Amino acid sequence: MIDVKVNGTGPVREDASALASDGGVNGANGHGNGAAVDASNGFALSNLAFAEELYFQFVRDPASVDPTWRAYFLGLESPTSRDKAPAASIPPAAFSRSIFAATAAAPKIAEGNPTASRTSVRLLSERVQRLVEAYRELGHLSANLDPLGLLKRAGAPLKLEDQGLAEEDLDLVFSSENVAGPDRTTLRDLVELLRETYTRQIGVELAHLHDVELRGWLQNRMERTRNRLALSRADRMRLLDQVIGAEVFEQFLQNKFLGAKRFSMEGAESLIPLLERLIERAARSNVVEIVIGMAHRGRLNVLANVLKKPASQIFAEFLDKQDPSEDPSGGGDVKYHLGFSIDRTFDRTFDRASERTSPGAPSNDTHKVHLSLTFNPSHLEWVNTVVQGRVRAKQDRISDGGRTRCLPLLLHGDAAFAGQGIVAEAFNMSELDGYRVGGTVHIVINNQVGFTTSPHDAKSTTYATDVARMLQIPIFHVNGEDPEAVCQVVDLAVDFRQRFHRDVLIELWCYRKHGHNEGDEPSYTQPIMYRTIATKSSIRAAYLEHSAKNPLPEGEAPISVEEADTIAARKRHELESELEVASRWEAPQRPSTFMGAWESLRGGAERNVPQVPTAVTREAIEQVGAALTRVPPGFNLHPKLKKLIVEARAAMAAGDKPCDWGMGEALGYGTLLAQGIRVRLSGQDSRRGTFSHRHSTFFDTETEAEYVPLQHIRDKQGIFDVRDSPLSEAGVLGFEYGYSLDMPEGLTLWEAQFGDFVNGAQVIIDQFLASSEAKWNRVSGLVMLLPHGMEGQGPEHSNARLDRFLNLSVNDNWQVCNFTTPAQFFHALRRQVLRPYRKPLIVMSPKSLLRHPLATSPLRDFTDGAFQYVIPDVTIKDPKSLRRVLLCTGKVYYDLFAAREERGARDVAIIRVEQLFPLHKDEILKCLADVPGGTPVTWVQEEPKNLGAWPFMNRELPGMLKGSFPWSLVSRPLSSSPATGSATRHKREQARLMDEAFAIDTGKDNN
Ligand SMILES: Cc1ncc(C[n+]2csc(CCOP(=O)(O)OP(=O)(O)O)c2C)c(N)n1
Repeated sequence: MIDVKVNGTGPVREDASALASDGGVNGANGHGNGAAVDASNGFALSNLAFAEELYFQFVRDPASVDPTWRAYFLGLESPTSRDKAPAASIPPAAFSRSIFAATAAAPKIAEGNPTASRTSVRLLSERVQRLVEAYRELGHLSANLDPLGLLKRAGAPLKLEDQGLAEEDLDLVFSSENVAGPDRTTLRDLVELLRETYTRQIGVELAHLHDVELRGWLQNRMERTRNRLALSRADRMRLLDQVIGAEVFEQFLQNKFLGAKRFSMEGAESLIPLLERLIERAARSNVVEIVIGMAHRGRLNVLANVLKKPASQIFAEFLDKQDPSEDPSGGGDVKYHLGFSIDRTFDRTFDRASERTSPGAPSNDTHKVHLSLTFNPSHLEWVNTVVQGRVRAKQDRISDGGRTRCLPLLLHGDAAFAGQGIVAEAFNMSELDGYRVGGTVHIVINNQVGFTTSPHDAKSTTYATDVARMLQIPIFHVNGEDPEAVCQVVDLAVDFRQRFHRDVLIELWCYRKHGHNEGDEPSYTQPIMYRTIATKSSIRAAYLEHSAKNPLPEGEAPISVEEADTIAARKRHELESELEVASRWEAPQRPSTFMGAWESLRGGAERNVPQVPTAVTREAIEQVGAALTRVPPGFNLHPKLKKLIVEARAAMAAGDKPCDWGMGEALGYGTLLAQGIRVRLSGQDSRRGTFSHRHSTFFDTETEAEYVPLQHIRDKQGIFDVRDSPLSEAGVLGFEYGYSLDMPEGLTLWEAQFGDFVNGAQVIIDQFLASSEAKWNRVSGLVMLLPHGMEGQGPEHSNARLDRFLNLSVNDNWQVCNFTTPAQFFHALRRQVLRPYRKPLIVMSPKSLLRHPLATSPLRDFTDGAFQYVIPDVTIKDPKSLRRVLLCTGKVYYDLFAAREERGARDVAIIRVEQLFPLHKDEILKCLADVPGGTPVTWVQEEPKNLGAWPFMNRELPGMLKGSFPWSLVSRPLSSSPATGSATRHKREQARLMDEAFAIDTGKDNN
């Protein structure tokens, strides 16, 4: 049986494969090369019309067609058909289901002018095909999406005449086999099906999808149901209950806390049933954890009605009573940025959500899902990749290889989604192996205004969501005034994500009932819109109306206004009781954030944390060394790497050669991995290393097969996950930060290509890394490797903005280090995981020191040593004779060391501050213990005076020196640009620094 699709993207029938071959119409005119006709193969889709034309020719005059065709057509005909007049003969079965065989029109062909009618039948059929395609691809432009009815757009070309059809064609019957539903239908019914599916309250964008399977799956799902759910009365009651819950919550806050900012979700109440259905459906399809990221709008409502945060706790935050025992220096965050988590359980038997109040193992008929709303800053959209990183860590932790059990759910505002570039970064990351999370579900709450800015000033695109078209994912637009349509797209979205493991997006069209916040007057800037909103009835009322107009299948009574009022009264009563509870509390309750995987860990002050041994045995070094220098049999290693990496590392592991930086780092990771600890490192070109020093991955020179030596240390070792990232700082740093939040037992690192580019991720640094403990009592053990150092490479390859990190350094919020030896780096990496302490570690990492002959460490520094906050100058035998003490950090130490050698300046000590923050002043004082008072102490840095560590050191050290040591600076002069672009000038500046550092004290005060 030959079967035809209405267009090329519909579901493919099993027997349709025969059509794929070019069977039988190779000749230019059908009379051509008979040998080209292979009738047994059937016809290619594109040739069917041609074959049909030929058939009609055969019916008129069998001798007029090529013998091969003749034989074929004769074979297709039934034994009786030849007895009839040719023009009246029934088309062969081969064509009976063809889009070109409009059966209702066939008799007309027989009766009238056959040639003309045949042409018009074919044309008509093609036009129907175009109409179907227009609905599928452009129908969304005509969908009724805007609850305010203000949206003006041209719509899609869906009128019959747009496609060359007319009213009189409506009763012709066409094959509709590849539109879900009956195989044949009148044009009238077909149009109705398409209209209902694609242009009611749901608009779906799929024209950008190249993937035929994906399109077919979607079309089938939507057309089969006409994009509607058949809901029972109980389902509708539940939806109404959720809408009313959302509405009453906002009104209650408005009445009780007049004028307080809450970022009301009125106008978008359908978000609550949307989320409820989404979570339940996800739970039923195997999802056990959902991490949510959302902005301010409706957040309190979501916390109360979806995350089930007790309303009393939210009210207590409004009452803002302070706990007198808490640190008065600030901290905490506004209530609409706070996180929360809870377990929700959905009961399968009764098909409804029920919160289990009694603990205990869930029975088989329940689905439990853990929900976690991620804390976030005001910076819209920046939480996105943090959420995704968290989910990736959760998936890794439970070995969710299919990535179907943990789901990221991101809620966005329309203006923020269209405007913030980090949205595109996250989409770009979504399909990459190193960052994939099995698909994020995005909900864009389109209230058609951003603060006071209207959409025409906020985006250049048709929809606020258009950036998502870069992915092969469907984009659903739905009118938020129709909660049932909302539920339909939720089902599609969740099922799509679980089946195709990709992102999916729902845009919820709604409105913002009030101003941006409760103090704003929206009619200053959107007077027409707000006049419309003022006369608009609530979502609750709209749904009641819908319910009345759309009778229930079993003829049950529609839901009445009284029933709705009863629900509302009950909800108000519940909130009153919660408010009473809150008013009795002294202060809001602060949930502990050190639970689960975090139980044994802590943040707080560094001095309260015990040091742990970080040295390793010689055997441990040998074990890692063996892995680092082994390649699988038959692996074609690059000859240069054999010498520069493998042989060199073998000599280092054997103690025949001091370890260089790459080896120190590899030993740090390797020894942790051997202890079963997971290590994840990502960054631009991180596998090789920007400076070709890491070579964590070898590539076979013949096959490009990959081999990662650190993945082969021993059985049951920790997982080593090293990734080359996309060219993004913000998105990737956010992701790794998120990963570190949910993998506290592992070592997670992000590396910048050059430290200078880190400012592209400044929001993640300021709003998350630096302040998350103060704001949300959440800490992270993320390591940032930021290549830093003045080496004549110009303004953008010299400076990781150490000054900014130090400026933000307070209350032991993180650690900022600038190491001078590989062993120091090694101990710091190990300490980062082995201490029960989690704080971000910011490393000013080296470039030229990677190959500096002095920046090496002997094996004993790994087997006997420990991390040193400050490295004293052990070359000074007689501190009393010192003329000057130089304090410095990082690479400049080696410049000073060489300059001292050159000058033979034995009366100058050089002390290295390896950890700048938290600053261990006691360790510095120890180094000065035997130095006579009055000896000048000079901070030397390569950076301009306004950059580098000086501003911080000049804040911290003078008090400690208590005037006993004159305090001064040697640096480059003040500059708005971090470094010169001229290598010659760089050298000159560097030489001057050395001269000044060793010059006889002029008494000049540099401060
Ligand atoms: C990155 C960033 N820029 C500016 C703001 C200030 N701001 C807060 S809400 C808002 C409007 C957001 O509009 P939209 O994304 O449509 O969400 P809505 O408030 O309408 O729900 C703006 C500009 C911000 N929070 N973050």
